[in-house]
Amino acid sequence: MTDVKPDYREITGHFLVKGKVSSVEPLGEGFINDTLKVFVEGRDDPAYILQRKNHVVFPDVPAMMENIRKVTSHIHSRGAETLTLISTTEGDLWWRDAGGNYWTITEFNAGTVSPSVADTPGLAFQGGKGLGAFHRLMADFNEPLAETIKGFHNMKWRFSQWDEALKRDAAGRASSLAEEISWIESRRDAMLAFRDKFDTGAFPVRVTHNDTKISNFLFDAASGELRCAIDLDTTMNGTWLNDVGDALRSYTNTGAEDDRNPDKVGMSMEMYKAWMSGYLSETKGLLVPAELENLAFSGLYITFEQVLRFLMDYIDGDKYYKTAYPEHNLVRTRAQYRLLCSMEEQYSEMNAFVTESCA
Ligand code: GN1
Ligand code: MG
Repeated sequence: MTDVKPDYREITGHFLVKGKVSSVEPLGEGFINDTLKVFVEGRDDPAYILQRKNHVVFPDVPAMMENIRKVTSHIHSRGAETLTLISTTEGDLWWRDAGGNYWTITEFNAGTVSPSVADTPGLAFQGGKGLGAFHRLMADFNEPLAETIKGFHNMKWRFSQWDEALKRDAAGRASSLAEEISWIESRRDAMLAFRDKFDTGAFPVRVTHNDTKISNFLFDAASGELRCAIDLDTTMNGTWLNDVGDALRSYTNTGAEDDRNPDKVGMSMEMYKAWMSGYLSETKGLLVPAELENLAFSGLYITFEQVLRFLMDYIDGDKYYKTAYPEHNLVRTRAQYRLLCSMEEQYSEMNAFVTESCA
């Protein structure tokens, strides 16, 4: 990616946007893409969202956009809200600049907000309902989707990356991380066993969102009710449990994902119950027994994966995630590890809640 400031007027000019673009301003704090709000003359709220997709993370942006087109058309055909893609004047869903960057535009969903923390059980319930609704809407979609990031939540693949990262030790940091590395190694077999259930067909192949933290859902600014899931970049085929786990990782954390004070981090059982109740209110009748039995463990699985991914990136010399300061990936690793331990301590209660809710 180039550091030259992009010419937003030129970029938006390649798309079928309505009205005259008045300004373009940065939005949010995604780790992967650059996201901007596009304002047009005569309107106070943004009209569009412009993104520069990270083509290092997503090597095949056109395939990703084709996945998003399929998913959003399906949801629109059910009369529900989702992202609305804007094409270029050439009829493509992306425009590529001379530097090789891919740009995309979607409509701004008017009257929505996307909170970055779930601070009340009511919000967690709505978030659970939001993911549940996305799953329900996609439950009868049977076209295959492209695998746009190889092995995204596949622990076998993550461990093969991990083993190589340790061998390479690109930044010379591994020797000072014996304790953190043991957090990963001591759970290797349990985590691989969970993935094996997917590989051997115990969990059905579903349409999964794959990045279900709270900031990837839009809520109605006036009523606070869930409107829809956004950031469909990682939508692929997989198990719904990955989505549930990633949402639990996000909604139940009493601290920040990158909290410098690990004592603030833990899983709130109250938030867990609220999120899970919202999720089950939409999906109870759709989940097979093996999925229901593993809903609670999915939180441990994805939180573990995140510990592994942050630590692996730190070992690699901070190549994947954007970082705000030199130790950022290590701070994230430790904070997510604390969350994982808290989930492990409360695991039987987490499981019991699902059983009671489905009785
Ligand atoms: C990345 O960029 P963002 O915030 O949508 C990452 C997720 C991680 C998350 C950690 C494609 O998501 O998998 O869980 O950071 N997305 C990708 O907060 O790697
Ligand atoms: Mg994302």
